[in-house]
Amino acid sequence: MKIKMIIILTGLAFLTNHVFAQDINLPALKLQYDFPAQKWESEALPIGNGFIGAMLFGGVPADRIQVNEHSLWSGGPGANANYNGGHLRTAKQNHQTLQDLRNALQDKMIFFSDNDAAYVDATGKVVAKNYTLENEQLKNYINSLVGDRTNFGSYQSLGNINIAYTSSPVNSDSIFYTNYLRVLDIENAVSTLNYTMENVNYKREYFVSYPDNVIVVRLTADKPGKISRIFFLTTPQTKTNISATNNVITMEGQPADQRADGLKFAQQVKIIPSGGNLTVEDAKIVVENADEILLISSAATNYVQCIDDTFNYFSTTDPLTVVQATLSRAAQKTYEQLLTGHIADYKNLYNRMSLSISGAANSSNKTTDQLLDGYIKNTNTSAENRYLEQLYYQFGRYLLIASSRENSLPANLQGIWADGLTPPWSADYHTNINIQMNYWLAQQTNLSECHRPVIRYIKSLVSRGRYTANHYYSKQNGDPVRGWTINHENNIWGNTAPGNYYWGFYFPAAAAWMCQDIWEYFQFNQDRAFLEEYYPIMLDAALFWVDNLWQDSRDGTLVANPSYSPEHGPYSLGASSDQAIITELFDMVIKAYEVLHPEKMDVSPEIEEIITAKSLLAGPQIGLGGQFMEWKDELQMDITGDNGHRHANHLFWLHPGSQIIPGRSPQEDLFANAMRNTLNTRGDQATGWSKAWKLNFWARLQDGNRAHKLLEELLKGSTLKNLFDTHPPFQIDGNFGATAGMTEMLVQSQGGYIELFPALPDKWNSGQFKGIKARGNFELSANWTNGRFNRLEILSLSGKKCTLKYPDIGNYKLTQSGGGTVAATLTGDNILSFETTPGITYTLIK
Ligand code: FUC
Repeated sequence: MKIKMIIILTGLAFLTNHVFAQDINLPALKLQYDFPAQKWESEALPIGNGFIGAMLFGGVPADRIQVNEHSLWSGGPGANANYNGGHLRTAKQNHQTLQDLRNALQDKMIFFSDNDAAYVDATGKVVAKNYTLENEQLKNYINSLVGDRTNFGSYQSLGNINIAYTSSPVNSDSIFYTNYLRVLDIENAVSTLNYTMENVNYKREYFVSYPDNVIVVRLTADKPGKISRIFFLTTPQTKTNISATNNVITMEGQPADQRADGLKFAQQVKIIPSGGNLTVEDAKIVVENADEILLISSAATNYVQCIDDTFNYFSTTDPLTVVQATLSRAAQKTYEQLLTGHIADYKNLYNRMSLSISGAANSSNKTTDQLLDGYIKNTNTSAENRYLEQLYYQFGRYLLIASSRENSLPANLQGIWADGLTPPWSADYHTNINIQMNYWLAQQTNLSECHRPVIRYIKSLVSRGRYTANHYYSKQNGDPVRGWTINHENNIWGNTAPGNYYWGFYFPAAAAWMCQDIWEYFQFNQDRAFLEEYYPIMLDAALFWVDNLWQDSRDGTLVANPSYSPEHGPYSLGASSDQAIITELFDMVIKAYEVLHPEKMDVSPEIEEIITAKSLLAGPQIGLGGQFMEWKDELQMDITGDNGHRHANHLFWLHPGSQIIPGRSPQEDLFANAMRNTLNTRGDQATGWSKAWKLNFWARLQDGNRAHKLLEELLKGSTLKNLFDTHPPFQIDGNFGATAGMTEMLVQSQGGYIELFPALPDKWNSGQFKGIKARGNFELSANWTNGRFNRLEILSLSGKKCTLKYPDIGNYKLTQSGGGTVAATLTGDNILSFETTPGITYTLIK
């Protein structure tokens, strides 16, 4: 593109020395209900600090606080000392089967292109067939490559803190309290419960503090001596010991399958009344006639995340010792001190980013379930709908802060919340979309610290992942592969082997995909030391693929073999999803190498190999039917959309990958069009996470109204009363993916430049945001009216060159904080670039 002109502008200090967007005036964001929760999944409210999670029911005569500890898992080496991450058979046997399978698949593909290739008939109609179903021989090979799920284990509930009236207030059928209100204030991460009974106003406050690692509950009343309660623990765990002494209840135990030296857990609950009488009855604590009661609880296990090849997952420190120390430190603080510490910590993360859509308001103070109901039935005002969208947006950030903090395990399929001993899919780490989606929002919405747990988790998989690479995979000529990989379902015990069922067990592209978190972390933070530390992990994931790729004899391109389009199949060569993920990984590693070796002209031999392999990879294709192809050959079910199958992983090239960006080149525009066709045949109806992904796809396809429609679909059909996303069942990825997608509607930066408002829907005609992060380590704040921004501030945090894309951007005035001139280059009508200095805010004004 031709450089049209160079503009030099003088900074106007008075316009730029304040950050207007910090003054965003938001309606209070809270979830609220006028009834106590009955259902864990859809009505209870989540609080957490990454280590401890709790679901609050808010019952009046009997309250239940269901508690999770992030590392409470069954299975693993605690269940079987020889646990090896799910690997079966010898490497030699697996390699032989793999080669047989690969050759059989190559034959299948040759047969298909010779006999069944799609064509346009004389009437102009596309005639396409499907790959024939796997024959018995193929099936046998596939079934002989599965892994072992024995002792995979499951994330489990620790139990419940119960708070009950010492005697039933009145007979349970009559309404004995009024003014009931249960609130989750997501601006402070504090939940409250208020009700009135016999002319006394009662209040309970609940939060989980990250700095003190405790659950805190305070019970108060507006008249003295009115609180009489009994406190006790219950648990679905079967190997436990619960006791009470003085004012502390203690639970120690192990998941049922653990050996004595396996996983152990401990929890304590300390009851601190003001006034009244405290007595211990068995394992219960009874408080009578108190003015106020403070409850503090902490929990821990002896789990240690293993990030080397010792595969030692247990600390020698007794978890009860840890809990006792935590509790005695916290108990020295007053409630106010605990609360102040908690809120300061939470707000330090939460307040970095805000979004305000003009007119959003909950003017008639509807409860959250009423708002959701009104959204579904179309009886809300538009102000209420925008309020709910804004609440739902920030709820995603709230959930990430509550379930993923420095040194915690990453957010699992349900974040950190799980009831009972057998949550859906073990509440594990699925890697063919789910855990990745959990972290899409982390960097963009300015929660970088919350991203760290998944990065550390990736590191924890590498040692066993090397074993997996060696045990199950080989070069085309049968030689061993380098590097590491993982498969579809992962736990906290280094399960990296393939799964144990035919469809979808096989997903070695998972490690490559997870490496995207490393590269994204770097791109958003520009932290070179971080990249140096993690680069070898990315490099080794790439070398695995350099070695594991197969040359398709039909056209000489390099393909994944076997390749199974996630959960859709069938087994073939070079399904588009695999090719996209491998391409993205190679691209990331080459770019990372360039960052780390800016001075070198020659690249290392390994990078040379990656560059060569990348150039030979089978790439994206458009079918005769106009669709973006899911498989290497054009299949009939690709053209029809296959009844709207929920997985559209082949659009990875567009999102979360960065290989196809509309508006960047004519070829990419063609691909983008084909993707629109694909999404249209797939339709908008799907499971929760699938809608959230489609929201991101449409945002990247720069169709704001369609992206907004997917947001509506999510809220209308895939959101529970407590705003949890439902697959069904409850699965948190949809919450996280939705917040990410809404951010993508406002700002995108995956293409080497920052694209402003690429997918603004008509319903978000005006508004403001503060603190959205863009790659290159820029922090953006803006306000807009009638679909165009009036003012944009860009804080440069690393001094990188800033390139902005926006229609007619040359019509805006560019200034910088502290005054002085900004030398900027305008390319065409819509691309503006300028060098930046760290710490300086650059402002564009209409
Ligand atoms: C993926 C999805 C399923 C489900 C599971 C937990 O495998 O395909 O729909 O969400 O994860």
